[in-house]
Amino acid sequence: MKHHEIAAIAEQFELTGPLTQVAVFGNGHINETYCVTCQTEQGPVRTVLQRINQNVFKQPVQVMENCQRVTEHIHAKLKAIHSPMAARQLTIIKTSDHQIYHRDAHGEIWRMVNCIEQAVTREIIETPSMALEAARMFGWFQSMLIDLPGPALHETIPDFHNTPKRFKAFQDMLQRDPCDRAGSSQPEIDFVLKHAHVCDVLLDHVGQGHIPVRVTHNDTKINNVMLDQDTHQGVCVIDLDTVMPGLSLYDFGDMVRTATSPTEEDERDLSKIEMRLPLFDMLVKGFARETHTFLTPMEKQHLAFSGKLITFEQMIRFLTDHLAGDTYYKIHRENHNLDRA
Ligand code: GN1
Ligand code: MG
Repeated sequence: MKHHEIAAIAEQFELTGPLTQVAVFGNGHINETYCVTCQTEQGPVRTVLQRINQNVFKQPVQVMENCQRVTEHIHAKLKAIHSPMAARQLTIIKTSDHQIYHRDAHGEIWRMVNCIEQAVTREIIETPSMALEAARMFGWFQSMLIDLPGPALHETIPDFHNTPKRFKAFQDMLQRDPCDRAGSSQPEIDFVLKHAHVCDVLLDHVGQGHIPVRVTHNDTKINNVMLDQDTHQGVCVIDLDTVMPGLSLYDFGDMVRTATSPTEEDERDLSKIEMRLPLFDMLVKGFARETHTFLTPMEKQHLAFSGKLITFEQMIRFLTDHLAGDTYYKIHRENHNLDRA
């Protein structure tokens, strides 16, 4: 989109001063994200403007309703205990007519949040202490939402981490092979077929009542936690689009996927990819620090397994999208989803 068009959208929101700049921001695979800068008497203030991808989120208003409930709940709890963390949490910036989103003339849904300053995200975790803090923050996030009042959150993407259904979708896509890509993806396809037996493990435990459904983040890619730029202490958790009923283990598992490898998820040189066990230890330690009081023995027993499962599930998702012709994740090069898989 052109700059003046984005600026016009940004101006629908309660800005703190005249808009001076808009720029593309972040590296998510789904939504379109911009950084909007406004001039104020205290200097420039940045906010984050996003267009919700409605191909992925079919009910964007429900996404925003969840975001509002979750952010307000966390704020209220932090304020009640006078926590300094309250000042650096995500807050929805409303439109001039007090709505939590703006619907443009094309039916696109836009939302704005504050930009958390002096904080950083990492694509790759460099040190054990960063792993500990990141995991502690995702554990903290679950603990903050354990007493979320009211009805269950909307399921913004139904069956998001239902691994058996992800596998079924993969099988269907493989059968159709609409872009004739199966032939050139054979090693990856064989891998999925060979390991399919792990898909049911967690949901079987849920079915038997051994693992509870909680409010979870569901997208705990390590770049979705912000650490203070100087102290590397945890500041906040971001990207709340998939906060909904889920398993604690989904959140732990995606941290394992994204924090234990010394490479980004689309690294092509597989010799560079490894499981850094000391970092895994730190993930357990950090996560346990915030969740040990409520995790059940069955959840604790499956922490390591969840890393394997969610990594496998993500592989299935990337491979399915590669076979589909890249209709879900943004790609930046040919075979990008295959590389990610
Ligand atoms: C997507 O948009 P982003 O990068 O935060 C995806 C996650 C995947 C991740 C893989 C709604 O997250 O589930 O784990 O890509 N989000 C959605 O990098 O599908
Ligand atoms: Mg996301």
